[in-house]
Amino acid sequence: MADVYIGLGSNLGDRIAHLAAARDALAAQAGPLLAQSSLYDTDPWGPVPQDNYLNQVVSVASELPPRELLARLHKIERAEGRDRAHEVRYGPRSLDLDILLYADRVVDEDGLTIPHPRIGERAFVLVPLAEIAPDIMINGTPVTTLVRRIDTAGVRRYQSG
Ligand code: A4P
Ligand code: MG
Repeated sequence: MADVYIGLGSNLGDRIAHLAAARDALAAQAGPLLAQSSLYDTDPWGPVPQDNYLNQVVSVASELPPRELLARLHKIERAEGRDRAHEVRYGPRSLDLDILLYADRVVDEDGLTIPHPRIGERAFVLVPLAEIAPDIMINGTPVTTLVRRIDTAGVRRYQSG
């Protein structure tokens, strides 16, 4: 059993519904949810102009090995309408699920890197992760230190209604 942190993101279609469906599917297919952050409305990061994202981080207690977990995440993304064959790298997507941390495991394989290689430069991951796991370390650095180093102005707690 491993504590796994998963980043959720959506900026196409009904963002709230995609994230809700993803949480339900994760609980059913990856392992029980241990914690979930607030939802955050975030300015788009990266080279592609696109709409704001809703982002969230959850932790699950999973029995699945990392590769098997990644395959389940891709299946859940597809169920929410994601079509990797017709999309732009870093571009809009109905659902993105990234394995951020898998207990204290380090994985560096073709197609799977854990901790996720771009955590440290992404406020939309660091802020929700620090909300649910303020003591966690990423490659030896506390998440709170990483949050202090970056600009978090584009990450706002989402107020529904
Ligand atoms: N892969 C390798 N390691 C992992 C891992 N730890 N977890 C591989 C998940 N996947 C991993 O995935 C491409 C491949 O990465 C997968 O097939 C898997 O084998 P992807 O989700 O299509 O990744 P990507 O888009 O090419 O890269 P990356 O770094 O995941 O980018 P993003 O973040 O997914 O880009 N702005 C805001 N505010 N919020 C966002 O959520 N997301 C993106 C999309 C751009 N801008 C954003 C956001
Ligand atoms: Mg991704």
